[in-house]
Amino acid sequence: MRIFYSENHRLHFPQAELSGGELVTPYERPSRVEYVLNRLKERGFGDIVAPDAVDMAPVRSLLDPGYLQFLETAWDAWKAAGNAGEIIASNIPARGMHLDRIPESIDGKVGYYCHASETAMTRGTWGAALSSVASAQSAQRHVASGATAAFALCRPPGHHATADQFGGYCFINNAAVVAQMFRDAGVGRVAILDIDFHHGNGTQDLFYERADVLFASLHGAPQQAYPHFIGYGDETGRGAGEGCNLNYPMPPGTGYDEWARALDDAIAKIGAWGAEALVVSLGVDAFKKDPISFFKLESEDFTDAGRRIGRMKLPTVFCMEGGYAVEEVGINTVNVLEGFLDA
Ligand code: Q9C
Ligand code: ZN
Repeated sequence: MRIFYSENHRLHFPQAELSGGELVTPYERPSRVEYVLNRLKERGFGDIVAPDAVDMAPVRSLLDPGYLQFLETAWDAWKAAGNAGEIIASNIPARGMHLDRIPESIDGKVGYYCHASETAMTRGTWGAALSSVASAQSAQRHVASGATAAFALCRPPGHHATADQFGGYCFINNAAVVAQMFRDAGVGRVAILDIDFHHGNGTQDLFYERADVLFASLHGAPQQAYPHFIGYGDETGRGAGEGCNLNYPMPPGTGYDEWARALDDAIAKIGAWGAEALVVSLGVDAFKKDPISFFKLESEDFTDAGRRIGRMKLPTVFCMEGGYAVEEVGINTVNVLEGFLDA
């Protein structure tokens, strides 16, 4: 399996994440990628290449132009306004406020285009986000030209980013761009399977009213887990997209038996729906030792999950999402890929 990876992910490394009222080193850090790369090499995945240049056309077709303009210019505007630190949202439009009037000041814009203030932006964030989506795009082209599968080692991750909001460590929704590119290449029905511990709110939102892209997500229930306000089981899609959104929220302590039942159900429904290509939002934060999550998967469970996904026999693009138990992020991620190849 070919791996696409760009060193430019290192451009994004904020000093701080607002967590529990403290500024801590972000959980989503560059070393995550190093652990995955090392494990890939250890396990004989030698076909690791840099992506081609980003193609902005599919990105622009899916995302809000004002949001992209914001991401590109935010750092300069933030500095021009005299701010000494990194970009952190401190005012996000809440109940009763205007959601449709875009402020002119950079402080206002940051809040407007953000949904969660744990995620900081720096000078290099835009460049890193572009390199991340470039890896996803190259993986998609590789599979669209006949490869069975490819792995985009994306960083920063993408599945929390909507058409016009960053947050949850995400800026551009890589998996969504891949799905859109499959559609643009003539694939009729594309499924996105999101096994990251967190609900893929951005991906859900981007395709919620569409019948051509099915989204299925296994995640910590919103009653207990970020993103807190979305990800319930009764969110099934709207309009033409009714029935094309499948959420599997699960409670604290969920182990592999229950999780795998949800996975099997999602896989069966994706098959019955007639998916012709698959995008996997591959987060490994369902792992028992993940510092910010509450499922109980063991490392070998990821191999089994990969095997179940592989049995779908669909052209598959894996996009890296979360996973913060850094020492095991490589093992768990590569276990999914090995299980998939073993199927
Ligand atoms: N005190 C992904 O896995 N909440 N994003 C962090 C830490 C945000 C996770 C709370 C979690 C975002 C791609
Ligand atoms: Zn996650």
